[in-house]
Amino acid sequence: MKTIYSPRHHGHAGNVELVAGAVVPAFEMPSRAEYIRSRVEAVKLGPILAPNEHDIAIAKRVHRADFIDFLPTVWPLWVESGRDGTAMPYTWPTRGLRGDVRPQGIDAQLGYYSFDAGATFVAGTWDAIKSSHDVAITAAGLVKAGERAAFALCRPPGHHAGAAFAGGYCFINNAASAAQWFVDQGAKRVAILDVDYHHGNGTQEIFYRRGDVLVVNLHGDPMVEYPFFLGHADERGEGPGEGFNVNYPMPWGTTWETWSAALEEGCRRVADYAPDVLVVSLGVDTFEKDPISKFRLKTEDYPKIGRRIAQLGLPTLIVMEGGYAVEEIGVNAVGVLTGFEEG
Ligand code: OKP
Ligand code: ZN
Repeated sequence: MKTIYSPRHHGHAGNVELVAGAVVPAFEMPSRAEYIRSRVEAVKLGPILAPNEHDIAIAKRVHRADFIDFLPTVWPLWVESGRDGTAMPYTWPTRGLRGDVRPQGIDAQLGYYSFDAGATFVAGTWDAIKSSHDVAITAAGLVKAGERAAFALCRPPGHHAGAAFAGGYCFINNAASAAQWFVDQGAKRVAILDVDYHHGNGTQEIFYRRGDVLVVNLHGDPMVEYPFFLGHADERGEGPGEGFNVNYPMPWGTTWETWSAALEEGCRRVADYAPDVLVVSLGVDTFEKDPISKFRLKTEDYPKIGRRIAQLGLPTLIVMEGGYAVEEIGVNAVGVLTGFEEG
């Protein structure tokens, strides 16, 4: 399997986030992608290739154009207003406030275009966002050209980003944009299987009213887990999308036994849908030692995930999302990929 990777992710570095009322270094850090890259090399998974540049207009097929146009302006506006450090929002248009008017100034607009304080900007963030999207679309091109599978080593991740908002370390929804790219290239049906620990709220929102993209999510129950405000089992899609969104929320402490049963059901839903292509949002924050998550999958479980997904027999684009046990992220993520190649 080929891996698409760009060193431009390195510019998105040194960010901070809020945890339990304190400012700490962001868990989503550059070493994540580097541990994965070195593991891809160590197991000789296949060539590691640079992405091609792709027009950002591709992302505007799933995101609102004004949101995408805002992203490269954040850091320049932040600096222009006399700040340094990490750019992040602190106020949001929740219930009872006006979410339909875009106010002026960087603080107001950061809030207008996000749902939490977790998608933060430094000087190199826009370049990393753009490169991450290029990685996803380039890898999608390999699958379209006939490869059985390709690995998009995206950083930053994307599945929390909605049509017009960033959040949860995510800015552009790489998996959603790639899925739409397949549709635009002629795919009649695309399935997205999101196995990250956190619900892919952005992906769900983007395709909620569509029947041509099936979205299946396995994740921590939003009653107790981030992103809290989406991801329940009764969210099944709307209008033409009715029945084409499937959520498997699971409790804290979930182990392979329960998780793999949900994977089995999710894979059957994908198989019944008979898509032309599968996009996997791959997070390995389901790992027992993940510092921000509460499932208990073990390193030995990850190849089994890959094998089960491979059994679907579909052209498959695997897009990197989360995973914060940095030292083990390479072994776990690449475990899925080697398992896929055996499957
Ligand atoms: C991104 B992905 C407070 C905790 C917020 C946000 C988690 C985002 C996960 N700082 N955590 O789904 O792995
Ligand atoms: Zn996650």
